Amino acid sequence: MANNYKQAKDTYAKFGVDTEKALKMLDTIPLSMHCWQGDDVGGFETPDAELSGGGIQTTGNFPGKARNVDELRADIDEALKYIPGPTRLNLHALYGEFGGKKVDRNEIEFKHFKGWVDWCKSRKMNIDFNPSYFSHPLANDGFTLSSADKGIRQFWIEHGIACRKIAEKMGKELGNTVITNFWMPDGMKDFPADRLAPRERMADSLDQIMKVKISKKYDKDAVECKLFGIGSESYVVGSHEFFMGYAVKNQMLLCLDSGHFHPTETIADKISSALMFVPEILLHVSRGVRWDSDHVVLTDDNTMAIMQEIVRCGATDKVHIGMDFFDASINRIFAWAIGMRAARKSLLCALLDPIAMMRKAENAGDYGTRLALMEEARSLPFNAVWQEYCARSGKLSGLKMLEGVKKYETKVLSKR
Ligand code: RNT
Ligand code: ZN
Repeated sequence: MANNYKQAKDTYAKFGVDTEKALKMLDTIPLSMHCWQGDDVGGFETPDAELSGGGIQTTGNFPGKARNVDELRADIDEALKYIPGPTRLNLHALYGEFGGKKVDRNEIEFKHFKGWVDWCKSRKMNIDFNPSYFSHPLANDGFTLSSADKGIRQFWIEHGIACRKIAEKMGKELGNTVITNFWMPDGMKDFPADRLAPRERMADSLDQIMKVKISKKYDKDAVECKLFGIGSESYVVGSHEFFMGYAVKNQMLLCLDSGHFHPTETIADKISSALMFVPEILLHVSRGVRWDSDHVVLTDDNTMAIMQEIVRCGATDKVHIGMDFFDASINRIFAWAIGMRAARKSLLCALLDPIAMMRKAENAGDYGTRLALMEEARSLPFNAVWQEYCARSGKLSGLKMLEGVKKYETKVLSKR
């Protein structure tokens, strides 16, 4: 046990915080690592697949993005060296192994993901899943499940059902519950004359997807809302009110993405409210910067506030934490490692907060003491506890990460 950890432990004890308890707790909370940071949301449907449409975009052209499943897995393995704590892998339907054949989205099956399941099993990782409602000719006009064209709607309904079935089988294979997240980019660039009809169609399509019986033991479904996207500035069918309503009505998971709201709006405050009316929540932790929703996560006020809310609501078992960012302008291993470490660091910080003392002050109406404690908490010797956590988990420190990722860049990424 490092000396500075011992000192930190004593300091935290004075604030009524047991660092050992916090470290133990931290190890029970998984973070879901999104596979799509590794190849700029391209996927493996064709050898040169690229993200298109969907109101999202990767910017940057840093060399060495993963071009196939082997490269993506090698990159994930490299990133995992620096990511302590239990980690799940979050896959998009685009990332199936299709063996060079054209398999359309409504035809995908478990067999296309068996390789991933085996790979994850050997790493003791669980999986989360996402149908992919973008980068496809039938999504080109900006509408999928809410399309006015019945044939297009049907195609995407079949995709949703196929994904739920795949997720259920993955869950069975892993003995775990896969969270399947539905995000549809459907929307309009300019003012719609009819905001209602697409929403009615979206709800109806989702009803058809969700009525297929799938064991909740192995798959739970989430719906993700968004305020606007690129090219859907005026109207997104799956708005917050839409999906909050849909999730409450159907008692399913609500997915809150931290980059999907107005820039001054944080999702932290939504957690306690949503949890009163939906059984569980999925988070897409991201960092919104002006109009972009997908910058690499940092240990900033926003991420901290999100983690604090999860902890303060006592909801670490009801809030599933996933990452959702994609930066193509920097080494992608760095992106993953920085973002995932920042999320876990923020979570640890939240677990180390002197909450009992803050609440005591609050209950006594002593808001001065409460504010003082919040400010003190920011400069408690948190880093010593984080270093201890990394060391115990056998993962490399930040300094080693700086060195290791650069080495990987020279040896592997720059040669692609
Ligand atoms: C897009 C959504 C969505 C995607 C991924 C690829 O704005 O956040 O979650 O980022 O599914
Ligand atoms: Zn998201």
